[in-house]
Amino acid sequence: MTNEQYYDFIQPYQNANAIMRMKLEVLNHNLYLKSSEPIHHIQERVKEKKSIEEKLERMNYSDSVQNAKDHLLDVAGIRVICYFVDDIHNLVNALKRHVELIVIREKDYITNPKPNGYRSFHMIVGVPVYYLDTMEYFPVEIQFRTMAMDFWASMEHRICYKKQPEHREELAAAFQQYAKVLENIEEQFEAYNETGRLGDVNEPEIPWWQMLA
Ligand code: 0O2
Repeated sequence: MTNEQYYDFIQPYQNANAIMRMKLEVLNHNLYLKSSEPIHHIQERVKEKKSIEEKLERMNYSDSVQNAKDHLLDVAGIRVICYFVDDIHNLVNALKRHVELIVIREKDYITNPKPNGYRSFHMIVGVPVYYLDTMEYFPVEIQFRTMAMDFWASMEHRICYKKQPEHREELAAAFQQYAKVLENIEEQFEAYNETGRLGDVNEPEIPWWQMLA
């Protein structure tokens, strides 16, 4: 794929991201009657040329534009960082009611976290992009996370994900534990949001200072 082909290829994915972002912003202002908004912030990106080429190679496809179009569903990506898990469910349900969107795939790593502790709700939606005489659906991968999930995933991505760090096993055990601690803190804030009181703070099984010793 030449640089020129790449820039032509990603254009409609950028458009799809912009359309999706706008829909999310509208929902953010209108989802609840009360003044609190469900979304803390939104990030978006299109996959870099090198990442597209590497992913196609891992899938045993040549790095043609056609293969990228046919086989990659995460060229356009949006990350939605919410305050509470309930906000994620409410936003997902609201998006499912958008008649012009097609839900292509869902992965609920909140109900079923990955063994390493990763939590997030992934959804791939087909977004219609209209041009002068044509309309075409382009996939956008939306990752919904709370702030706690995003903190964990960002650090894990930096330190462990697809990497071979030193002391891998200790790090993996520590990350599993951190995921539980963060989920626990998240539940405290959920309890406060619902009842005006913090819930019971559960002590983590292994204190973090012992894990680092
Ligand atoms: P990057 O570097 O973030 O772009 P597929 O997307 O279908 O090819 P898969 O594994 O079925 O692959 O998709 P899945 O499980 O929905 O995960 C897609 C993305 O979620 C990843 O993109 C990561 O961004 C994120 N993710 C999934 N698992 C983990 C994890 O264990 N830790 C962290 N930090 N992030 C995770 P990429 O393209 O793999 O990576």
